[in-house]
Amino acid sequence: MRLGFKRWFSKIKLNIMPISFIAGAVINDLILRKMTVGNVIHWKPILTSIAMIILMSILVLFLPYHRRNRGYMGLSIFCGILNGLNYLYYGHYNSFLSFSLITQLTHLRDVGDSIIKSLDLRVFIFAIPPVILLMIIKKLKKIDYFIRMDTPNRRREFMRPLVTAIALLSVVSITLTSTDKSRIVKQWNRPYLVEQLGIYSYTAADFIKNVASINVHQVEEAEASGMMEDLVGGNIRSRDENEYKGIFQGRDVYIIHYESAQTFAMDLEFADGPVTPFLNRMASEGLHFSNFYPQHSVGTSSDSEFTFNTSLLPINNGTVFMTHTNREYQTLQKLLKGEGYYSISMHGNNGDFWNRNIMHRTLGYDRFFSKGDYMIDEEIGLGLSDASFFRQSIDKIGRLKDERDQPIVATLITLTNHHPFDEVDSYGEFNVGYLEGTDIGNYLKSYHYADRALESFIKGMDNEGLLDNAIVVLYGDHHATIANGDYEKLYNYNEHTGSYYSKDDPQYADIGGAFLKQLRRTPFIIWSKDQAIRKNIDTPMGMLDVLPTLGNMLGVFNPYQMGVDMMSVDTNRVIFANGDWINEDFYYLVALSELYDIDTNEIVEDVDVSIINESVEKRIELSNNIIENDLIKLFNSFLTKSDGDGPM
Ligand code: GP9
Ligand code: MN
Repeated sequence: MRLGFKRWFSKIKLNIMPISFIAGAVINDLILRKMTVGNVIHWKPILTSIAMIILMSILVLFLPYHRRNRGYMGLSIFCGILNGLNYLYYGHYNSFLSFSLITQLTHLRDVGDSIIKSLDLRVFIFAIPPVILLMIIKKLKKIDYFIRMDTPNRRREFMRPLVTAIALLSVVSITLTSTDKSRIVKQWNRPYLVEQLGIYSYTAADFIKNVASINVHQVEEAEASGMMEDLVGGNIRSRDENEYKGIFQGRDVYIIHYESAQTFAMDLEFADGPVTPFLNRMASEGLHFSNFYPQHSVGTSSDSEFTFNTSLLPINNGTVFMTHTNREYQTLQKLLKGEGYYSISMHGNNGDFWNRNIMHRTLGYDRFFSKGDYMIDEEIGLGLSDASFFRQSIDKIGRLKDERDQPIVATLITLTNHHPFDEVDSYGEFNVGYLEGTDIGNYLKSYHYADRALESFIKGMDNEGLLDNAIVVLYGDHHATIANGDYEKLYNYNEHTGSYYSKDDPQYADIGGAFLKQLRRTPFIIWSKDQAIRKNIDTPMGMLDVLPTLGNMLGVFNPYQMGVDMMSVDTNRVIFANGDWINEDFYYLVALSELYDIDTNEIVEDVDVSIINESVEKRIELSNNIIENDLIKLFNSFLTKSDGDGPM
């Protein structure tokens, strides 16, 4: 027994470097999971991480003995950076990095500035293992450890770690459920994979999928046509003749893609008045969906544009605007063009941002006015200020209306109200009381600025007579990445006592689960000057439902839509690209497999939602399939063929 311990101890002594490297990298994975998905002491991710790091450490054995310290150092730094970047990325996007994002590097450079300005200093925690490793090397050098060590047996030094790693991975793989396996292959639920398998296995699987291009499952023609027949058939059958059909047919349509606008702020009022007085007025004069959720994935703005226009979910493993521009989509723009409309998009930023130059053509816009078409006479945040953008856009729209004898559909994408909301001096006076100087206070100031810019647009358009036969459709594109601590300041801070409410205080709001999801709602409003529909609808609605709802009012129908016409339903379930969903009663958070009661925000254990989860997965897969395998094009070609084959 004693002898065994001695031998074991001498083995450790022989392998101080690989053991220290492995321990540091595994601890980094633990910390990352703790600070993101929240699970730490879970044997599965710990074992897989150890196995992956052992496999990685084998690389060092290919180096000559005297270079190996550098090898371990290099790998340790690599692991620190990998964890750190994933931590920052998660803080921004609630997901983990993927090699599929490489195509978006140019975009990351632009938002990088915003990430750096709001740099979370806790990221430096991931630098601790490499620093400790460096100290260990120095210490060992001092005691001549590396000189005293024998040159190891070549065969054994490769075999031992390899066998250990394979054994560990085998243990884990035996316990994988079929859901786990399918999620590893599909990889659209990245937080779930990191939670279950740790960051290293996730990164390896993601690398194999995206770089070694083991590609998405290709559907057979017969399977594809069956899926599309079901979708189209279902849509045609459930198409309801409601009283709103064609109500806005032939009117000009001005769509405002309203950057980072969240619904919660519409209820806030400070000494200077409400944060969004004009938006509130539009909501009360028009059709307001107060329970509206954007359904974007990591492609934020661009995903919302995509879903708005197509009624498909964005892909969850990359960004449609970057990688799936050459597919055929049915879109609001194309449908309206079929009705004689001229279709334009307008944005004060660089046209390459989110690859809009290309993708707006795919979506069917006739013309895209971007940065080069505007005088950059006032800049705030990411670029041209909303006030100037709107002012110049009114001129452009006015000119187009004079030139063309046809209805117009225009999408105006705003820019100023974008993270990090730190150009406070440019937003104008708006006192946010005790929130002065906080990030959320700055967001509210910026939002108030955007509200005044919106007012100037609507009034300017009206002065030009451009709203007399028009509707304005406004959607908040996504939430503003406000940190939970800032919501705490808003909801749980008592300015009179100068302290936070405790958990058992009746005023206390738990910032998490369903409440956090609801805080991230954004406005969706259909407004017209004649106030043709004044109504508030609080049934849960998602971006997917916009085209079916708005399309019906404009007299167009997309047979490939995945949403529902909100004017024909009393209940609804909104699904998200990562597998989360929300309805009137519950919110399901797929990364942690938690079901929340909407009213109490408490986790519910005794309700079985597996059937709903299966159906949600199927919907997501169908949407992904349509995009990845270009099924609309395929289905259209079947239709053309069968038309040709049919009896004349
Ligand atoms: C930039 C803008 C911002 O042109 O649309 O994109 P986002 O960072 O919000 O996805
Ligand atoms: Mn945006």
